[in-house]
Amino acid sequence: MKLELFYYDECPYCQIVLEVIDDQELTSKIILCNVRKNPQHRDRHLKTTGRTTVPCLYIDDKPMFESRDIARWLEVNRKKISEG
Ligand SMILES: N[C@@H](CCC(=O)N[C@@H](CS)C(=O)NCC(=O)O)C(=O)O
Repeated sequence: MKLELFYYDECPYCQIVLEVIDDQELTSKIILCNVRKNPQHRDRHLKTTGRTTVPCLYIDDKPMFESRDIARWLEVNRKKISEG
């Protein structure tokens, strides 16, 4: 499973998701795409979704918005992600 988080550090909603990633020890499983540090990430996110909103977790290239939904999904799928 390919997982990419589009985010930036100053976004409080992104921090919620980053904390869950850290708590669930999933850091090595998720590619972090900082949209402020890398305009290519921002452009790709905008081109794919028509939005610049973060956080957004791409699960096998399918975007999921909303920090609460992302956090819940990571918690529910933790085992599968860890093993993958
Ligand atoms: N309800 C959303 C809020 C996300 C949000 O407002 N993100 C802001 C940054 S803190 C953002 O990306 N704003 C720019 C935009 O929407 O284009 C969540 O919980 O994920």
